[in-house]
Amino acid sequence: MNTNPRFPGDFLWGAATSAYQIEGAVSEDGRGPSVWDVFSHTPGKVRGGDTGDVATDHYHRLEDDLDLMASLGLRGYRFSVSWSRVMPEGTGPVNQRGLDFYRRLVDGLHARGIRPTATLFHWDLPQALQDKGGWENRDCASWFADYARVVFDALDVADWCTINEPKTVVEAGYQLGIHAPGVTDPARSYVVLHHLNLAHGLAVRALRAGHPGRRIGPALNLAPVYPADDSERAAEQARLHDGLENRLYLDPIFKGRYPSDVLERVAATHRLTEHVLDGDLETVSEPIDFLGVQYYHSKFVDGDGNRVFKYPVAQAEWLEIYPDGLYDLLVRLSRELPDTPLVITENGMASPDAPAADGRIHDTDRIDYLRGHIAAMGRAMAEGAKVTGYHAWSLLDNFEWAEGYEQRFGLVYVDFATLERVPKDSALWYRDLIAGGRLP
Ligand code: GBH
Repeated sequence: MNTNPRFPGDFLWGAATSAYQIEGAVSEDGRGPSVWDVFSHTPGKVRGGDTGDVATDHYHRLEDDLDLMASLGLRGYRFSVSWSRVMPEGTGPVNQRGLDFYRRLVDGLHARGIRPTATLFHWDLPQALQDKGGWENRDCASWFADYARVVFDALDVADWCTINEPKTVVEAGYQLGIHAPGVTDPARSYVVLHHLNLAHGLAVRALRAGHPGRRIGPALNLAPVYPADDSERAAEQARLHDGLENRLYLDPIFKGRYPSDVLERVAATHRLTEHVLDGDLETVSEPIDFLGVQYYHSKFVDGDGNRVFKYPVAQAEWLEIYPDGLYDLLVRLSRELPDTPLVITENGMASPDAPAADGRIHDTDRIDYLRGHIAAMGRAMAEGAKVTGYHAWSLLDNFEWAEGYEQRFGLVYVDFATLERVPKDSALWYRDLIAGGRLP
């Protein structure tokens, strides 16, 4: 048996980023404020008082960053569009200078033979829309569709992701309050989920109507859930938590319904179904072209439903390293959704990287992480999982939301004092993987 098979020649090897995490230039060229500008400038919300005001300064270093991507041999690049750069008020007038930035980015990618994947929403909602209720307001779904049409028309991009990680908006944004808009009220969180799902479905329809031949899909962070022990209670908790982690987000899109066990469990506080109107679920389950899978970790739960850590964690304390989870997830998805191509839209880990005496960044832990997960993906593919691409999170060290700049997820090191970029050893390893088509 060949234990290190070659990946298909047309496999899309890429890296991912998001607008607020890398761009900076938050007041330039007519950009309006987003919920993350407000949140990061609220004392106590982000570690060390960090903000995305400068981030990696990607907005001003676009050409250099494009050259950097080319030097790593990337075949794909997944980025997100800042809604408030394109429509400063969220609705109404379009800001051409904001769109021009993304036009330059897309042109620069095409010129280098790098295939763009654009995400419409990676959490940076225009503050003007938050002032009108944000995702709790049902109208937000149609505002999003209007914005999506503008971006679809402006950018020469074949592959689109709708909403990045609805689960994170629900949990971190509206339950834990650790992300913008900082709400800690579960009763408001699943209304938000339904409106995000509606927005997703309306954007899919908008793309079909205006741009046949292009592809679109969701980007869901999924986490296999395993019982932590052999007890029946742990097995039961694992089933329920699979609902909360995975089925709650997959089922509306792929089956046109919210999972009944999860609805029952959360009914007392969340009243999700009150907000589901006639026809909504047809919109939400509009057929898509691929499923974007974001995998960082799995979860083991005990008989009380508590998370138990069985494997080492990365610098981010939630990131328990378990590559077999990715294998299990891909095998399961390809069995349950046999006609849906899978694209890994994010996978990666954080490390407290720093340059060594030789000036290089010897992030062997990240190489091990990537090797383990890419091998797991390869095993799933060998068993028939239809995976067409893999995007490492992230191209650059960046603004890691509530963690500020401390947790580094990049293949490329960023010195946040000078903004200089240095490819880490993992970046060079990834370059060799892409060039050779198999694990180095
Ligand atoms: C992804 O989120 C994001 O798409 C990306 O922007 C981010 O930089 C990257 O991963 C790395 O984090 O409530 O204890 O789980 C991954 C899912 C959800 C993980 C929020 C961190 C907060 C801590 N994230 N979670 S916890």
